[in-house]
Amino acid sequence: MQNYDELRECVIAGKKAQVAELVRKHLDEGKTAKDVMDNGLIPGMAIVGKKFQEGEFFIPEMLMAARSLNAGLEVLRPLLEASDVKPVAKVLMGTVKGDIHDIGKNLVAVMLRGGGFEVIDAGVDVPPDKFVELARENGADLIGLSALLTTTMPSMKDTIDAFQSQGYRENVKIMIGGAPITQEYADEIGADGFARNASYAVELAKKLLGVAA
Ligand code: B12
Repeated sequence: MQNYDELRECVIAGKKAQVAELVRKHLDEGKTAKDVMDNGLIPGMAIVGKKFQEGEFFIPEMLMAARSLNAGLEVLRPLLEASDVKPVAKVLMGTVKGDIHDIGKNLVAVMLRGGGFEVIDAGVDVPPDKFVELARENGADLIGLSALLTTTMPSMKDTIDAFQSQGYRENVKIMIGGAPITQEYADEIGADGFARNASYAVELAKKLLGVAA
């Protein structure tokens, strides 16, 4: 049985075209989109993070790897989003102010769409007031905040505080996530929930909104 070694190596080496090609090959061989994502693309990116930490990789290598992962994700996106369920609720997703990491946020958005949610993508480096404005404008039921830097975690609290001070906190549930985030931090800043990956994010969204799993 074919494993994902080559795909992981291509993510690490930032080989965009090969990543897309290998993802297609695995799908043709009968692998599921979720399996390719969970066991091929994401572990490849985790190794990139480790190499960066150890000083073996620098920003350009990280960027190339991120682009190659996105190329793979583009192939998987229609499959992960395929769902015959009518939108159950609206989720506004964004990466908080000061932070431009969007791979995790995009994965969560893809999985939520696959779970039947309508997702409005606020993008990256989103200021607290912008989240409130977009939530009002779009009538979002749930807000998903993503942060990958310890230095931008406080932006999550600022965002929750902005919903509170602008009198809109009661209208929405707020979930948070990202590599440095914990359940303790979610409790500390008054978020309604935390999930450590995209699959759990869908479960959490359903739980918070009382939607049947
Ligand atoms: C790729 C990457 C980049 C790319 C980002 C490209 C992009 N378009 O996103 C680039 C090169 C631009 C980059 C820049 C920087 N980066 Co960077 N980056 C990474 C790297 C290697 C991977 C992140 C990633 O995409 N992981 C894969 C995804 C799938 O995982 P994830 O984001 O955690 O998401 C999952 C869960 O957390 C969860 N989730 C995520 N969001 C949400 C939201 C909700 C609501 C829920 C429920 C769940 C959820 O579900 C997701 C899917 O399962 C990490 C190392 C690592 N291993 O984490 C460093 C890392 C995050 N970066 C780091 C740093 C320091 C930086 C820079 C400051 C570097 C610099 N000196 O300039 C800049 C900051 C720029 C900025 N202002 O944001 C550090 C952060 C250290 C810290 N603790 O604060 C890390 C940890 C690397 C390291 N080991 O030192 N980076």
